Amino acid sequence: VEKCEVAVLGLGAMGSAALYQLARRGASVIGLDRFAPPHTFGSSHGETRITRQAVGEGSDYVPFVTASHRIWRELEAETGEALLNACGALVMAPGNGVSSHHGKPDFVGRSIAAARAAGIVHEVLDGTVVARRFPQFLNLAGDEKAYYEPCGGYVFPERCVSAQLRRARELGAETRTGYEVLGLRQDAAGVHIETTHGSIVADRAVVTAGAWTAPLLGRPFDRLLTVRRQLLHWYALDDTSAYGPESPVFIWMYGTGDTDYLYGFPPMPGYATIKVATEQYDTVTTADAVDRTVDPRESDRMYRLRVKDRLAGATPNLVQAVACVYTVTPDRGFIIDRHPEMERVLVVSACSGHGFKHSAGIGEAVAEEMAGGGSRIDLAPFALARLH
Ligand code: PYC
Repeated sequence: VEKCEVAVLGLGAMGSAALYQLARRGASVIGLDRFAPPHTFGSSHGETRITRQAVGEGSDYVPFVTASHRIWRELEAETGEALLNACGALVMAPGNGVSSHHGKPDFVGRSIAAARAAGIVHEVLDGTVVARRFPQFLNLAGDEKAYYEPCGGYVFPERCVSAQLRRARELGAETRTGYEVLGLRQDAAGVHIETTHGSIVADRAVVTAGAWTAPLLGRPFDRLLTVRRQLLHWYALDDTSAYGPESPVFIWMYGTGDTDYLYGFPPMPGYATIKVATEQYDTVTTADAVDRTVDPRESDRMYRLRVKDRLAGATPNLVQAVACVYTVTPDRGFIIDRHPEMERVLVVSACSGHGFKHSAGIGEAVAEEMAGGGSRIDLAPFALARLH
């Protein structure tokens, strides 16, 4: 039986960040994953992820993303790797305010309010100005309302996961890949973790298992969490001239429904390809049953219904398509809380499709919480009890 102070179960966005921050603080820590992260089976892949500091999902999240940007810049300095590209972020909706995103009405207004409250540099633009400054967005009505954050942009998720795991190992953390966790229980000796490769006893454990959280922990998570298959598409551009050096990532709500929108990323320097996606909440799957292949007809439909006539130069020629999963709570928020029956177990999962930007900061909060002093960032808004 192996022993450690803290075991981290799942080494994606949240787990790799937690492992790194625990190792930085000198904890004896073992991280486990059923695959070999960074991998493409969960929610921490796809080349790029949006980051924006004025979080329309709620001001409670702002301290996490602020910390994440600081940590990614520190990691870049330590590793020499580019992790965060602050190319700017644009969030745009119809001018009448009747739209919603991630379950929140008037997401643009909420983003502006969050920016004002936290002193985040931003601009409020209308569709006419957006069309002039960012000619890649076609057929705007002119009365759109947009939030523009020059220091938003995107992160490279696989690189962030790798860099944190590498630094964690350099700082003394152990990682066990190809280990499936079969179960865990707590008694006076600690948390007993049964894996396909033997047992580990940890003083405390962090469950960062994403879509595998409910199968691992059962009640109440199996009642609360739903897993949703999502698709990412990369289309060829036949003309990149509209995508200047200031091209932002974007969340473009063009209709009133929560999924009447597309989000995307500027072409990578030197590539004539654009990555775009939307979201779906109509069908439910599981981490093990999800179809990770993408039928070309799904990408054709995405192009016809959402991309065509909206993005300059975008052609239906598909370069790549990838599936990932969201693990979603009923209110589309996060869960960061002690397990209701195992107080030595911190559950940090279900980030409902907007977690990556917060992950490095959450890792820091987890390490502080595990050290016993409590996190500097208030975790109360992410408590399980709100969902009962
Ligand atoms: O967190 O910005 C975000 C995002 C957009 C689409 C999915 N997540």
